[in-house]
Amino acid sequence: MFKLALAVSLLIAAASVHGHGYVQEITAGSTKYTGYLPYQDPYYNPVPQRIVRKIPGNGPVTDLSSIDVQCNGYTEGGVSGSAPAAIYATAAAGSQLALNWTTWPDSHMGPMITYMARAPSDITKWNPGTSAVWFKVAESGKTSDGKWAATDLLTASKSIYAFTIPAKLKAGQYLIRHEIIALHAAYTYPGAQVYPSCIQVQVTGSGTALPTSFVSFPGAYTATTPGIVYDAYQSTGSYPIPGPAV
Ligand SMILES: *[C@@H]1O[C@H](CO)[C@@H](O)[C@H](O)[C@H]1NC(C)=O
Ligand SMILES: [Cu+2]
Repeated sequence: MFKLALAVSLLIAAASVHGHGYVQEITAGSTKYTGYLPYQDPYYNPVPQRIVRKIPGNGPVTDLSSIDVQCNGYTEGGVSGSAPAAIYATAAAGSQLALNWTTWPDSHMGPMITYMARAPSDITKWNPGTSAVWFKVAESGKTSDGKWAATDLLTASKSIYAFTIPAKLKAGQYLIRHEIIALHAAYTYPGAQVYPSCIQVQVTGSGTALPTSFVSFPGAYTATTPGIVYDAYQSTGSYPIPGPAV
């Protein structure tokens, strides 16, 4: 009897401390920027200025048709999905950005994907809405020996995910949309858990390149996009990373 009660209470405890995560710090060159901290920032007065758009917490978005899948959803002043942040980072084209995730749960295997969108005007006021403005700049799924970007590789790199801003990218202001898609419940739809966030950056350099094809969020992922429905426990083969080519 006691053993059963103990087992049940442990199960309840395990379910209620179910951890997820978000990007808590961004390093560009030698500058460290604190990310938007959903459990601290709202309680400060004044609220700290961040380069990351507000997120409601450490939980996922599972409705791929929702605007929340863009920047993790935060409605403010009638702006839904991606209320602009006050400031932006500065980074050179061709340089690396290092994104520091909170400790990622071992159970949440999946890919890590990064998009960018060029702001047509002041990034601290711009909201992409449902426009097709996003292009993929980096992706990491499952290695041939079965290691997932999140969890295996992220944990091995002390929760730091790095990607390179395309070297020839035209200078200007961009929104970076970075995400983990956790697949532990993705054997059906809805099931895949998207953990996106959006980082504002000024890209410097003398490049002139811009991509020619773009996707929207919501829009880029649907229930039938390869890699959205995926049985991570049964599938031993390769994993098709959702979305367009890099
Ligand atoms: C990631 O950020 C946390 C919180 O600021 C910090 O304690 C930790 O040292 C950082 N990790 C690395 C590898 O820099
Ligand atoms: Cu979770």
